[in-house]
Amino acid sequence: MAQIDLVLLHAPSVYDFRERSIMFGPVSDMVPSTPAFEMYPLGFTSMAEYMERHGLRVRIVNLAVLMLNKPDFDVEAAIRDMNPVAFGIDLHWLPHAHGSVEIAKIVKKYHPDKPVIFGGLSSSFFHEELITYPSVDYVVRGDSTEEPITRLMYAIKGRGRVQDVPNVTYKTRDGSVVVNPLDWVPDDMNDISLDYSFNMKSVIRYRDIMGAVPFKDWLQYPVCASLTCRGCTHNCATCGGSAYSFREHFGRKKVAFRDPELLVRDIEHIQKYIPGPIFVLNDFLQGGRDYTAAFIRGLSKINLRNPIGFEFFKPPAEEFYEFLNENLNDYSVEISVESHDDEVRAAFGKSHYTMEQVEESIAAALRNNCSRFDLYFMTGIPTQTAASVLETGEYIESLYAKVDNDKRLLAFSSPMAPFLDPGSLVYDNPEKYGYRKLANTLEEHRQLLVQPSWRYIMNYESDAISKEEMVDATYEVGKQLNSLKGRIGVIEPEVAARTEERIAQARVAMARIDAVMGDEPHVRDRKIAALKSEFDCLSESTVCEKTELNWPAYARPRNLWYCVMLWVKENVASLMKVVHKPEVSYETPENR
Ligand code: B12
Ligand code: SF4
Repeated sequence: MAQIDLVLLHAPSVYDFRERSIMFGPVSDMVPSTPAFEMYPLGFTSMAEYMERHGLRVRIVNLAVLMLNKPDFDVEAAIRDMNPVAFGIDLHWLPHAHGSVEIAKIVKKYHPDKPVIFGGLSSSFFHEELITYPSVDYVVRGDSTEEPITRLMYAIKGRGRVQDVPNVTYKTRDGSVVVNPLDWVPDDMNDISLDYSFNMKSVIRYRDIMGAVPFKDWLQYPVCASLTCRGCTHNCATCGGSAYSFREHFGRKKVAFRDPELLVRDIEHIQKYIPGPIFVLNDFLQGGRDYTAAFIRGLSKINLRNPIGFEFFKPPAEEFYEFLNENLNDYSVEISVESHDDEVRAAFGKSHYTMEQVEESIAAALRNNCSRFDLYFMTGIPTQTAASVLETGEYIESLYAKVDNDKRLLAFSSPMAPFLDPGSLVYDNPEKYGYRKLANTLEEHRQLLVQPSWRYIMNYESDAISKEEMVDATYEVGKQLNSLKGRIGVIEPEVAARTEERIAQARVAMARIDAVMGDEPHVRDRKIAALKSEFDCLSESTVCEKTELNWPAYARPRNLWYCVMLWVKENVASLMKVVHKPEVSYETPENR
């Protein structure tokens, strides 16, 4: 088998989560991952595809999924047996602060001379601290690293100089830190591709399904994402991916779009291999009328059969849903409104629409054959009190009544946890938003992640709601919503009963932890360790059943046929040792 240049490793949030007793709580209830946050960044796929197109061999290994799926999976042995030129580790989401650095230590233990490269938004934010860890050699900063990491890999292989590679922070031989300028910030997203056949080829090449899947239950629910743009035009106060955060911390002054024709091509490609729903991330309406028309008409032309879902940053009007209905077979919509209260929403940075407009939009979507309308609320946002959270529960009941309890409407509520996003408006100006930050450095966040419960893990506290109140209000509104959905038939009564039971047990478990926090450390640790299996059961699908998030998926014989073709092609290529030719030369005048 050809020499692998880069192995991209995805760590669990907390490295030794299988041994530690932690009540992670409902922190991952709204995403497909478990609290190990085992989903790797989409950027792994775009970087790997780009590097392979430019002559490098890359493998993705999702250590978090392997650890979840095989209780006896030996991480150290697996890393010891790898032999690439370099290792890449994502610290994109801050909740991976513990796991990613621990994995880097293991890599260095077995491969002291191999370079370890970090990247992702949190790595970019904390790059100066991250590079001081002995197990980290390079940090590639920014939101678009496909080209910089390719150049860095060539430099590591002796073709080019690290000081010429944009966006890189690194240590020299004498240990001093060099910060190259962050000037690779492309204006569009047309040079990259979210090509899922890369992941499938990887499965075929390395005979390793579990190491390549994006999250634990992906084979049962093969949801795929497609990406319209990088950056955002909005400024939600707690979001580390806002216009402000991108400008201040990641060098991006304007949103980079992917041409609608390319986006349609990405989706056509997914439909060829994968039967699951396709989720179009980042609101494409930000691209304007022409962009929207070209994209939706393009989807109509490819006769899209996978269910497709769109995320919108403000509620679209009726004529837009009519347009979707004319062109698509099966579409769904998702909007995060955060609170029912327009004043709270304004404090959060969502004053550009009212709840009245949201209600009109929901009714219009349902009239125009929208398959599902997901509405997200959040606890812990600026100025939101415990009473306001509970009012949200009552409001949602009245909202369902307004649409005659239409089962296509699905409302969810979850906490802003575990962390306030680094580089968000609130993170950078906590007092202005009525917050107190409980951690500043990366190391402090690593320590928080191993606290006994999500209440103690959280990196902030709001003046408007204490941590205790927030925990309680989060479970209470979850309970209200669950019982409402059970009553009106949005979910089966047995599902509602199970969730209610889990919420009740979770509250008891949280109270037990609080009760022992004042004990001597060794007594406290012993009591908490005894509760591990209970915590593990109560930290997944807490405030709702995870399957409630799922849209339907139907396998088609055509998908199987294309997968078989890919399998044959990849095996023949491997037998003939096909080597990709780089499209560009990464040599610089100095080393030519
Ligand atoms: C899409 C998205 C998601 C998708 C994830 C899809 C996926 N697998 O990546 C979903 C909805 C599942 C999601 C979940 C979460 N998300 Co999110 N998400 C986004 C969003 C809207 C867009 C991200 C994007 O455009 N990616 C584009 C792809 C192609 O690039 P990329 O994955 O970022 O990778 C590039 C770079 O980051 C970098 N890079 C990444 N990893 C590595 C590794 C190496 C070695 C290198 C060199 C480079 C590198 O290079 C890549 C290629 O250019 C952003 C907000 C925004 N406006 O940006 C929030 C955002 C990234 N998410 C955020 C958060 C907090 C989360 C959650 C933790 C929330 C939660 N508690 O559940 C979870 C974590 C899920 C998990 N890991 O299991 C925060 C992150 C803040 C922070 N710094 O910690 C953001 C900024 C804003 C927000 N609050 O939503 N998210
Ligand atoms: S939460 Fe707000 S700022 Fe962040 S990506 Fe979504 S719309 Fe943009």
